[in-house]
Amino acid sequence: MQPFWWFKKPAVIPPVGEQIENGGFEDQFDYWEYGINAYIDTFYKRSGNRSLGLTGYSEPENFAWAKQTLGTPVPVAYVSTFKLYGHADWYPAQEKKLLITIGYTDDSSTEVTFTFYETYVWHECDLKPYLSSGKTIKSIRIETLSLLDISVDDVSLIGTG
Ligand SMILES: [Ca+2]
Repeated sequence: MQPFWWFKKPAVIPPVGEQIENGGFEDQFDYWEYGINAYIDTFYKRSGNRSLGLTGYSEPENFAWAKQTLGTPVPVAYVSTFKLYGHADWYPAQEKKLLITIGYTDDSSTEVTFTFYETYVWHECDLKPYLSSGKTIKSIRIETLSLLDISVDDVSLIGTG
């Protein structure tokens, strides 16, 4: 038997301020899970002294990734800002692609791919337009689909409060 309050919907507490921990990677991999070929980049950084480096490889099983599960899931309706910045090295005739997977509490997800045509600049990748309304965000996963290294910095999810 579940207690009587089992069927009550928990009240949503509007998130206030930044919901991503260590989004600038200044504390290295704190709060992030990561796979093979992910590293902390101290050469290219948009802010501070560090960024996330994702080594490019040709084999999908070697594609580098990092993932953060939010301490408290954030309903899409309460998202003010959700973005990150990506940076790619110069190399001719190679696509530089970043795959972002936004995970929701119902285990569905939204995938967004960003292609960087300009190199040596930080591209703003705005995730907010791609969010599924009515869902609640629980995680973000960042993966390179590139043969080349991509750096990521300043991952930010700000609640409306
Ligand atoms: Ca940084």
